[in-house]
Amino acid sequence: MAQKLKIGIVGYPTYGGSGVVATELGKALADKGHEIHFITYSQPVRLGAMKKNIRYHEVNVSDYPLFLYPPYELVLASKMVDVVKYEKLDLLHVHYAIPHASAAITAKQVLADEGINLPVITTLHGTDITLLGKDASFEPVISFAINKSDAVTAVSQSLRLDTYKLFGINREIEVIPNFINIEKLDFPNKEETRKEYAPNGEKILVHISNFRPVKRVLDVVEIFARVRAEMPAKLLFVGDGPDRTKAEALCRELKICDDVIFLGSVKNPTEALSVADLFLLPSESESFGLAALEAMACEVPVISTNTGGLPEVNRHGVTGMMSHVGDVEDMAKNAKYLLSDETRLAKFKLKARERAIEFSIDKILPQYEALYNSVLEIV
Ligand code: GMT
Repeated sequence: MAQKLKIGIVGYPTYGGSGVVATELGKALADKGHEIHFITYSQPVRLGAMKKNIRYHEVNVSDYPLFLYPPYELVLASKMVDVVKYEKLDLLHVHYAIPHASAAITAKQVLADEGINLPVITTLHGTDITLLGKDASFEPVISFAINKSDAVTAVSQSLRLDTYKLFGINREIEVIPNFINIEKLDFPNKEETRKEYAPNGEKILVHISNFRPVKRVLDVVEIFARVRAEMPAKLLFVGDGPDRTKAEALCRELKICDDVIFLGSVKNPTEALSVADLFLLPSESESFGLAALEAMACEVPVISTNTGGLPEVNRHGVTGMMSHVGDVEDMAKNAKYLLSDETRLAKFKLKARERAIEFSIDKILPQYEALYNSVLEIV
């Protein structure tokens, strides 16, 4: 029988791909009988009900007048040391390099001094490498943390190559793609929800993101305006963030507000996806595009850019279509091409779902378990 492990998981508990992956991975490992300890500053959004073999350790940084910047990384490292020692963890799996990987390496060094070996597995997610990490103010520490981890994974081949390009890396990085829990996707009240958003049978386009500039939400509005000019359609925006105000202003300027619904942050985007005909993801950069995979799992074809890891997920002409970053004309043309022919759209929907199944959790989870076993030298 496979050995059950005690695993510490560290990630961002908020909305966002890396936090979703860390949380869903922990839940799936717990379902397989491993004991999971989440170490984060608040309870992960997707954690849901607590389970017998899931524990959550909160990292609290106390306020002190001397601190202009609260030292979260030090408190996190100390918490890691404490949890590893007293819960007798076998390993730590940290998601997102900044500051989780560097805090884990500090914890590893503290524990080594006490004769405790702490294997650290680091998973790179994207913005930690392609946006923040390459900043000179982070680079040396991130390179060090990656080189000192016992194993490193990247969520796509594209991110793996970017990491080698941008950092001084002298070790192997394994690609373990993101995954989806296909079984857990259910679509309650689909017809009712569809009627609520598109009462006259309009096509529904959806965008989900954190509205950071890298997501190019203004391009989403521009694409939608071109589609809507030619057919009845509604756009659902799910999420919130810095560029939401600009997106709202552009909708007003283009006089399309009646057909654009800003839903804000929702815990589970499946409901919006379950009624969607197309998913729009015109990102500037995207190491994987978990939101696109979630859409595909809900049978929604994806109109995206061809940047980063997106071509590893979205298949042009099969599960959706891809264009160069910023080419809103082409993305609008592609959207209209899919939406204007029911038979074609149905074929793309089917293929999107089939492709998503290739990333189902039961295919990806064993890859993480094998990595844990190899680091722990369990045969
Ligand atoms: O996209 C973001 O801004 C959030 C970011 C995160 O850390 O949560 O997402 C990154 O990690 C996801 C999970 O691995 C990937 O699916 C996203 O493509 C990646 N985002 C970028 O590379 C911009």
